Amino acid sequence: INGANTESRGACIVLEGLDRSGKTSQSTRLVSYLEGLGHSAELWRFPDRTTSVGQMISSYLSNESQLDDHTVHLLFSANRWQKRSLMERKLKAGTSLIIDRYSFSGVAFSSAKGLDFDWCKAPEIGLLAPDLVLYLDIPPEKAAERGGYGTERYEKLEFQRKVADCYKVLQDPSWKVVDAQLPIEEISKQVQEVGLKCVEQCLKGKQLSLLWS
Ligand code: T5A
Ligand code: NA
Repeated sequence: INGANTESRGACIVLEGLDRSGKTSQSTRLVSYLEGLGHSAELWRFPDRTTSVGQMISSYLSNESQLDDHTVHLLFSANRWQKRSLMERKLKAGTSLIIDRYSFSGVAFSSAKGLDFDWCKAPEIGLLAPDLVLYLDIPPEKAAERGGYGTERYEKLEFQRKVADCYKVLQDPSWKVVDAQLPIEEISKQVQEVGLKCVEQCLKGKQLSLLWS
C-alpha cells in the first residue's frame, strides 16, 4: 500500500471453511476475547447482506432469484469492494476486524461450480489481504450432520465436497488450519492464541498488503 508506514493498526483476521464448519461461533468468540483484553475489535461477515448488492446475493442464496454464475461471482466481489475503504479506515484507526468469510470463499465456491480459477481470483485483486486466515477444517460429511443444512443454495453435500477441494488449491502455508471437529472451547483456545499473536504483530506496525500477495 502506498504510503504504508510502521504505525500501529488493527489486524484483519479471516475465518474460512465449509458451511457449518463453525466460523460464526468462532468469530464471535474471538471478538469477545479480544475486547475482553481491551483491544478494539469488530465482527464482520461476507456476504454483507445489508447493502443493495448484498440483498441481491441474499435473494440468490435463498433461491428467490436466479443469476448467472459469473454474475453472482462478481456481485460477491463487488460486495467486498463496497466495504474496502471502510475496512482500511477501521484497521488504520486501530480496530481489528474479525471477518466471517472473504475472497477465499468467493474463489472456492465459484470455482467449485466450474468457473475458471484465475478468472475467479481476478476481481479480488487490490482488496486488502488479511493478516491471518483461520481455516476451520471439517469433512463435508461431518459438516452436513450439524444443525441440519437449511434450504440455502450451496448447502448440499456433493457441492460442499467440491468446495473443500477448491479450498485445498487456494490454501497456502500461511493459513492456520484448525481441526473443526474438536469441542467449541478447544477450537476457541487455538483461535485465541493465534488471533492474539496476530493482533500484537499489527500493533507493532506490520504492513498492510493487498490481494493476492
Ligand atoms: N459465498 C460466500 C460465496 O459463494 N461467495 C462468497 O464470496 C462468499 C463470501 C454464505 C454462502 O455464500 C457462499 C458461501 C456460503 O454458502 P453464510 O451466510 O456465510 O453463507 O453461511 P455459512 O457459512 O454457511 O454459515 P453457517 O452458519 O452455516 O456456518 P458457520 O458459521 O460455519 O457455523 P456456525 O458457527 O454457525 O455453526 C454451525 C452449527 O454447528 C454447531 C453450531 O452450534 C451450529 O449449530 N457447531 C459445532 N458443533 C460441534 N462442534 C463444534 N466445534 C461446533 N462449532 C459449531
Ligand atoms: Na455463518
